[in-house]
Amino acid sequence: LVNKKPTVVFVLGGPGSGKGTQCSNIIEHFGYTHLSAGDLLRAEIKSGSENGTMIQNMIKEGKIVPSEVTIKLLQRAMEKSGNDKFLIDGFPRNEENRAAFEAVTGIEPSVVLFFDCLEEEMERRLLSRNEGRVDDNIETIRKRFKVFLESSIPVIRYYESKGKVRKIDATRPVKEVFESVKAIFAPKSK
Ligand code: UP5
Ligand code: MG
Repeated sequence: LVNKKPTVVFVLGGPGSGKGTQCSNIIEHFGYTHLSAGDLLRAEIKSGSENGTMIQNMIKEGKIVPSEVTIKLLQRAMEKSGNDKFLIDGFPRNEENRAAFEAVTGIEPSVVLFFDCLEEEMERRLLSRNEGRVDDNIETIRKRFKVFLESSIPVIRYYESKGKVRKIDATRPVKEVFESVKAIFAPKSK
């Protein structure tokens, strides 16, 4: 039982598909700690770290930050939490992220949630979010969509081939989406 591996759920889906929103709901009910890779990277920029400028530039261009940076932040946050159940939101974003996380931590996700949302709906949500994110402008949003299709969808395909993906129709209202999410986390009746 020494060094038992933590339980990890990867929460994936396009920009504005509702990953963060649904994770907030999940942690209230199911005892997980929510780690948003994007939030950790934005906190790293604010902290004035030496990587801050590089991270900021990559986020502005919708590009994927080098895995070693993101994985280090995730590992630190996992240790700090004291929990052993994590929702990792917005990571892994490409095959290299995925393979590096597995190699470095030895952790494989128990389940991968995929919030499947229409692009026009995601665009609407991001343009009306108004939280001052440097990447919530139409130019960057189009780049984020492209990177999602080219780099992140293959990660979802990989986990599909392992039978780990739970796909959720995320174009619906928040409450309806969460009903589908709950059905995945709730203990199965026998
Ligand atoms: N909203 C949510 N659900 C709704 C619903 N069902 N109906 C109507 N409205 C809904 O939601 C977005 C907005 O929509 C909110 O205003 C919400 O109220 C509303 P949110 O829950 O924030 O969606 P989310 O999927 O979390 O969108 P987010 O913009 O965070 O997704 P991204 O994947 O684009 O952003 P992330 O922060 O993960 O990454 C940002 C950038 O960081 C990346 O582009 C990349 O440059 C970098 N990054 C890396 O390099 N590596 C990483 O590992 C992670 C990030
Ligand atoms: Mg988010």
